Amino acid sequence: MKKIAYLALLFGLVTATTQVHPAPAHAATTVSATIVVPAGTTYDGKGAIFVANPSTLGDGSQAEGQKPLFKLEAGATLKNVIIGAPGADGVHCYGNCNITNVTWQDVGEDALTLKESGTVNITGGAAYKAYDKVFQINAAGTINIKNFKANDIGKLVRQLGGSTYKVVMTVDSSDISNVKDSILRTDSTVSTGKITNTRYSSVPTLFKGFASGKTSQSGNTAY
Ligand code: DGU
Ligand code: CA
Ligand code: CA
Repeated sequence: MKKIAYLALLFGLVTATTQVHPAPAHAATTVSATIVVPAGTTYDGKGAIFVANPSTLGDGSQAEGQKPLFKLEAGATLKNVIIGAPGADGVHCYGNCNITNVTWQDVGEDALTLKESGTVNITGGAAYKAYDKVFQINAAGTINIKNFKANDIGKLVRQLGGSTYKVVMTVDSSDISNVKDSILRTDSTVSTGKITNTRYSSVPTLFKGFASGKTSQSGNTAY
């Protein structure tokens, strides 16, 4: 192709591309009052970014007492949500909850808390930059984490310090890297931890605080 024709074509393509694909806005929705997801219902964020209003929910620091962006009542589902900074106290689950394709770009005080007994199913999604904990378990129950990615965190799951109830923790087919403390941590002698088919890098220990025989692992790869 002649140079002049080539340049004209290139210019045309660049111009067309610019016109056809304007820069996406990526505007975040500021949450000033906790969004309640009623029992048994689904909230689909459709990929939007949500950030906390620091003056009403919290600034995402390590200060306790911050409020969540989302409160899930029993049996609720949260999906296709990106939580940006500040992340305040993330998501609270009151009983069973399903968390599907939710990404925390910069975890606040923590990412999610189980507040009342139930099963938390985390499927897909990711969590980044958690100074301390990602998933905080403040009631007896189960947390199943699958196809999840976490990088630059303190702990992935922490059962409330000093609590003695039973928590079942599983991590499967995930990628966990740059961990300061451990992936799963408890102080309870009856809680269990299982990590399978997971890649991990720069993790001091997979499990911390579990009683003998309460942990299991298989199919994992250190990288
Ligand atoms: O040592 O401060 O459980 O964020 C105890 C911790 C604990 C908090 C709290 C929370 O009370 O991390 O849900
Ligand atoms: Ca905390
Ligand atoms: Ca918290």
